Amino acid sequence: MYQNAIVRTPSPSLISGLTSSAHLGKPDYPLALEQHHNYIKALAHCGLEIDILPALTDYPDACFVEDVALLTDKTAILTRPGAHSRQGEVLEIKSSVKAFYKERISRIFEPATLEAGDVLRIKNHFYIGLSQRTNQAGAEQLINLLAKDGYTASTIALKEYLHLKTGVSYLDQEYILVSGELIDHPAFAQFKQIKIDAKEEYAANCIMVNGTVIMPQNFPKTNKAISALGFPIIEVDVSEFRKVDGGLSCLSLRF
Ligand code: CIR
Repeated sequence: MYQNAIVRTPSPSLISGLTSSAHLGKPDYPLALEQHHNYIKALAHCGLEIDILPALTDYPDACFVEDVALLTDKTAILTRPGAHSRQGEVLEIKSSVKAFYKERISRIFEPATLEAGDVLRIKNHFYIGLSQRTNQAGAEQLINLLAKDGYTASTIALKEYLHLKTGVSYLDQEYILVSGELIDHPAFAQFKQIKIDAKEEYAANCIMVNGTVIMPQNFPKTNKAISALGFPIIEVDVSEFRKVDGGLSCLSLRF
């Protein structure tokens, strides 16, 4: 069970966030704030206490807190983002993480890069995407740190996705959501795959919070597939974050 979440209020500079999407337009900031508020409400509904950090004008992508730390039940690992403009976000989250983890904090060092959007936990195993943002050295440092706590980890080379979790989420009872290049990937052969329709690719990024699936709004086929498994669902609209490549999971750290 998760007890806590850390989120960061989006800044007006969100409109200058990194993006690969040419056709979705720029985020509407007031709408992004409203959507963020509803996202927090959904987490609270699932029983989490939320630590809401202030907006950071200097870091347009700072509301995507999931990328800058990996929090487990034993330890916290501060990452080293592959996106240069995001590296300063790590220092900004440190005190919040420290308040929970005290001295149980380690970090990823140069020349390694790692964004935790590339890290998917399934039980006591961590899958690490090798991407434009996470390099082999980052994966190796993380594997060593996790091993100290008794966790196992392995890598998956990505061809297209920004992060591993752009295209895969773990629900429960061995079910995973997979899309695009991760459909039928051998790394996930032992799981029951819910294959996301190509038109609903964005919905492959969901979070399971204490038995409830929080998923993006307006993806009816995916909603139906998850509902059919019997999992309760809360939909949240995160359209403004999608415009800057943000998945739903990356808006919070859950632990
Ligand atoms: C970035 O490109 O870094 C941000 N605009 C979006 C990061 C989204 N992170 C995630 O989905 N894990």
